[in-house]
Amino acid sequence: MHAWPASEVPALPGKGRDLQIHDTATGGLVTLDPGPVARIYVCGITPYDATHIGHAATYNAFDLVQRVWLDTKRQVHYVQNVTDVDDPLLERAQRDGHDWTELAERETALFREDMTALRMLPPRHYIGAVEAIPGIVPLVERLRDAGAAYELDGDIYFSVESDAHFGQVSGLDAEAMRRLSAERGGDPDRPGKKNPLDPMLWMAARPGEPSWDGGSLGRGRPGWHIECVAIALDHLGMGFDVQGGGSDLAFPHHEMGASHAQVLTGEFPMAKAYVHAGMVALHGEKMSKSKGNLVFVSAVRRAGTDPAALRLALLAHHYRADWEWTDEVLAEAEARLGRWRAAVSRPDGPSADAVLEEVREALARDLDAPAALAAVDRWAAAQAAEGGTDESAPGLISRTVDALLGVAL
Ligand code: 5CA
Ligand code: ZN
Repeated sequence: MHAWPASEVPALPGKGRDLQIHDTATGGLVTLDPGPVARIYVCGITPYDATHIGHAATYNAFDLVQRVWLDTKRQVHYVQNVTDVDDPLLERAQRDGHDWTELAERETALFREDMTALRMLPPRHYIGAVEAIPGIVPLVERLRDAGAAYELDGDIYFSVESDAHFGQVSGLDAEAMRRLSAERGGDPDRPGKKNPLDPMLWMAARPGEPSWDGGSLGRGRPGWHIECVAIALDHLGMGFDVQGGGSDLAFPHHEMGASHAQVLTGEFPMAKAYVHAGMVALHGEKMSKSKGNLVFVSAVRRAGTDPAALRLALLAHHYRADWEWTDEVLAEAEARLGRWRAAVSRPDGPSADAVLEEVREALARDLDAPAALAAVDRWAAAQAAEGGTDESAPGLISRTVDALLGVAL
């Protein structure tokens, strides 16, 4: 699949700092040392509805990861998927009488537009589940042939007990795993499974549903976790730097994915850090397509909001926090954007060299975007109060905010 166009990232003087980031698996901060090419996999959307503020907040977090790495003069090898065939997509298409492929294409196109407007840097490889199927089938065959997967009425399940490291991503106990598995696409109550948590790798063709040739697996379609594993292993290999997504993906999705990959390769771990963004709520409940309590990025844009203000609204919250979307959040961001634009529109101002270092330092410390905004706020306040004589300052602030925060002033 094609991704979306990249906005230009202005060059900054000096060099950025190495990223320290919270890793769900160890429960603490890890300092990543990626080498010249940093590798990141971020789970993409299931395109049955438009991009909402919660999605945008999660992609904003990983866009910051990419920007911090680019500032250290590294290349970034960023891979993202599109879950363009899965139960919720098929159910929505069926409910609304749409063709499921058209629904997926339409919502993916809108996602690209939203990401472009928000200046999220695109992945290098943007891969749909459907196009990944030829690579998924041999992985499932290998797991089955190694005794790590088994058949149940034509469906193939992964045996979680085949991975000695199973449980190490989320660190949850069996009871919590079982509950989350039931909530998040698993089928712990299906009779005949070896372990209730075992996830499906390959679902045998169901009447009225799309299916593909699965070689020795028979016709069917892939399970959710193996989709991301196949794409990540194909484009990044094992031991990549960051596996990213919202906190609702830690279990089962990232736990199962890590286990699939670890059993397939015999290597551990799949990723050096499992990074999870907090959940954005609306009216006190997690924004979710299934609940329908959504604010769409495209609707906010259509209402005339500058995407830069929307981006500032996301940046005003630490990526690991759960937070609530309100009209005030957007109003505050619009006011901040106005103050910043006024401050950089003057021909000179207070020196900005320290601001660049403060922004770099804040982001390198577990992506502390609110602290980065505060550093720019202080400069804008000093500019408004007493101004300054440094003619390079307004330009340096604009470039800093653009390169490191993705905000065009
Ligand atoms: N296609 C799968 C991943 S392979 C999927 O989870 N798609 S999704 O469309 O449901 O979510 C896309 C991303 O947005 C995921 O990382 C998910 O964790 C994140 N996300 C979903 N809802 C919210 C929310 N309310 N707040 C923050 N992030 C969210
Ligand atoms: Zn995924």
